[in-house]
Amino acid sequence: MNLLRTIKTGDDLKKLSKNQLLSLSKEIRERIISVVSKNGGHLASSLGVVELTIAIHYVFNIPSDSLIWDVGHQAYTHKLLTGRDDRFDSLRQFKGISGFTKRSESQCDAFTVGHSSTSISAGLGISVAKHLKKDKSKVISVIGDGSMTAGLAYEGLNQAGDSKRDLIVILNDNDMSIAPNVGALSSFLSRTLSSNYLQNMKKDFGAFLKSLPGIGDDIYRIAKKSEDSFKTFVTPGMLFEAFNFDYFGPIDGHRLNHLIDIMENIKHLNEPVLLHVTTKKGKGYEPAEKNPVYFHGVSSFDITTGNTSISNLSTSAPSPIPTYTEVFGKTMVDLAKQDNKVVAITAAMPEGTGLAQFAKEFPERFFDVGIAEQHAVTFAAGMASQGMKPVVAIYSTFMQRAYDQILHDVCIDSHHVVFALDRGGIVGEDGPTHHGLFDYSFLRSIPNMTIMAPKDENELALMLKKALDYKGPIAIRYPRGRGEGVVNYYAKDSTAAQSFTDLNSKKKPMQKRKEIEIGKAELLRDGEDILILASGRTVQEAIKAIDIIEQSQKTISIALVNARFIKPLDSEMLLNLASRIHNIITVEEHVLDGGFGSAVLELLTDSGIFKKRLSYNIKRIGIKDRFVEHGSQATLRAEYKIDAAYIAESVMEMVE
Ligand SMILES: Cc1ncc(C[n+]2csc(CCOP(=O)(O)OP(=O)(O)O)c2C)c(N)n1
Repeated sequence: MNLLRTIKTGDDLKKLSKNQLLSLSKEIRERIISVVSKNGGHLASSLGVVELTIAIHYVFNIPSDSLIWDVGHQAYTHKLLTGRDDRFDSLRQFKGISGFTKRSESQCDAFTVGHSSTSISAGLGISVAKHLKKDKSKVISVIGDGSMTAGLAYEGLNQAGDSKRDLIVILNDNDMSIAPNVGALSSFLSRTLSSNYLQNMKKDFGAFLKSLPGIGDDIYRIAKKSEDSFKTFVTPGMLFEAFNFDYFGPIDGHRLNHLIDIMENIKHLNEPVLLHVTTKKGKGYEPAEKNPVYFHGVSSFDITTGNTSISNLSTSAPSPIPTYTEVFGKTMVDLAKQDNKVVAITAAMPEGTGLAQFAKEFPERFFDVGIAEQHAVTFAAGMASQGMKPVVAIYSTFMQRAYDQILHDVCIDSHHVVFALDRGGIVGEDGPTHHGLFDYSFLRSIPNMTIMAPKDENELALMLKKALDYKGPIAIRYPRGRGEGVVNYYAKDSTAAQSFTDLNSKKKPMQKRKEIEIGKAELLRDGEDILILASGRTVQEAIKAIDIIEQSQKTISIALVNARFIKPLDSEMLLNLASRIHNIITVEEHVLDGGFGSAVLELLTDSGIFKKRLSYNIKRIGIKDRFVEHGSQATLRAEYKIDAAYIAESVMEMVE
């Protein structure tokens, strides 16, 4: 029988026997594996919490009781149990079910998430509000051990323990962040402290006390009596008890009956409670258990082997064209060999940022600081103050967390910190919490900051080299996905390496690759009718747009500039071009507010150019003032009109 199909709410779940719950957990695992194998997604994290999620929905009344998932990437079982089984096949697809919890998707999703470590603060806020409204329902926040490496989690614990509000925090401890978890806390939580180790320690400690001459036996008896304080002294409970939380655990998060029993007990407590549950990432699917890092967030795969599926070959199979991330990682290794001052910092994403090889080759110069973007930046500023050359590699979206650290700790003193902002622009299936669409604007307003965006992977490598030779805060923002297939920095063939994509080689001679010069743009082709100013990978869209226009037999003379620098803009080149071409289109994969197009408008206005001639025709292409949902990068670029087709349409409209 398909039990899952019969479950639409927690009440349906409560009708099942304990044995049926076990069958249900099996069905859920099969369903998750089947859908993620096609759509991609956060598999290992979700498989690890199947029993935990069933137990929560069995014991509590969701949505009257509020359940807050941290990051929300592990909530697939929660989605299946709350009326979304029918639509689960559309997971992470355009207009389909989100890969994270989302309030607009279901009233059972108490909080919209994607970034980590928010669940305790949000849960406390919900709990305090319920208290003020005299609502007695419960609040349960589920947070992973990886997410506990962020300061935000402790800010929440600190206030929660002090306010003594009714809040259940479930710590889902699988010893893993995306990569193996790091830091002192991780060792502290390590399950060696539970089971055998703890029992042996108790025995040894008891024997030690007993052996004390004269008084040993008495002390032993007292210690035995206060078993509780003994336990908190040597278990992770110590940490949480210090925050005024009542600590329970660690308990096996795959023993469903046990989980249900303990939750039934703690649900009657009206104070801050921490339940420490140990789980296995990838549980129930061997390839994911063996390789939880790969299966943390995976693209489509073959269920039998766990290998990348045939249908996915075009996107993630080994390809001669590297991703921007790979080029960054390789260039880092190369440059670190030449300069022993180069150090690399990641916030829990050694693989995602392409730094895994660097970590292997330079373990002493590599720092995974945990999910702690704010700390990563200030830590880098400290190193830079001592003459090191830190490269902080953090996805654009997660760098949002560290705004004040960039401004206050790096930029005021103009420390030489290089920011490698991967996943700039539309990232695709992870959706609104993850698109890197705000970095130009949040960095551009900070004095002393320089911002670059490469048009291809070759330029990324050159920019990284330039950034390390520079003095001062400097950011390189590059997109998710494969490069453009240009000959890159590492090309053995130096003639090929000297050339770069020249879209109009028929009309203009091939240009030689030049070193990146700070604040200098690149004129890719000259023209008279329209000036396209493009930033980052939108240069490629503009190149394609020009192809489309040429194929349509329209004779429009187009000048195209690769801006390279968002800050400072190449005012000399831009003003020169703008003085003779009055139809201007700016293109960016970024929100329009405060972005590249805004910077160009500011430059033009401040230069007084509009006073000389009023009839300028300017269009800014970018994301209008809204959050972009999830879907493939190509779908979203077309939907939000930042692709070649729309640039071509805009050019034609403008000249007409
Ligand atoms: C602020 C922020 N930085 C980085 C990430 C990327 N990220 C997503 S999940 C994750 C690891 C979370 O580990 P844990 O909380 O232990 O959950 P698990 O996947 O192990 O269940 C990371 C680093 C994020 N979501 N938010």
